[in-house]
Amino acid sequence: MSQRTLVLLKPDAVRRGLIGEIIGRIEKKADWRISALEMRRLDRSLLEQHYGEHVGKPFYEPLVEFMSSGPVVALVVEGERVIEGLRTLSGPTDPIAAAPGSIRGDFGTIVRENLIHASDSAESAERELKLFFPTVG
Ligand code: IDP
Ligand code: MG
Repeated sequence: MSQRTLVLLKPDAVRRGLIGEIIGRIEKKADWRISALEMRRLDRSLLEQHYGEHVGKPFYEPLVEFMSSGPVVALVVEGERVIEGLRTLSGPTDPIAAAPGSIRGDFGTIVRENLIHASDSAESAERELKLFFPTVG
């Protein structure tokens, strides 16, 4: 089942020089492909839409501060079961709980600065792709 998902390399990944490392892992998965890619800064209103489910939670404000603290790299990745696959490649939200071999498990220590976002379901992917890449398909 070919799918599309939204990936964000968060500001910590960009600051730490991990763009190539992380994109390399995505590219090496057989038959997945990157169909759009852009480096950009995210403003508060886009982040509020993107993280709508978290508005009002204690970690929301610091999350928005962090996500707008520097550029991110936004990608559309296409391929077989890519939504689930990118979540597996990323690892769980808490990098200390994430297994070595996953992006968060290999490079992260704190929950907020966990390097990567990947859409969590087909519904989220559709909504997030429209938000970040309104002109792509
Ligand atoms: P996800 O990115 O694994 O889907 P979500 O629960 O959707 O995780 O949370 C969105 C983002 O908010 C996380 O990736 C992380 O950066 C941040 N976050 C989530 N929970 C916490 C927390 O308890 N403390 C600090 N930051 C958090
Ligand atoms: Mg999420």
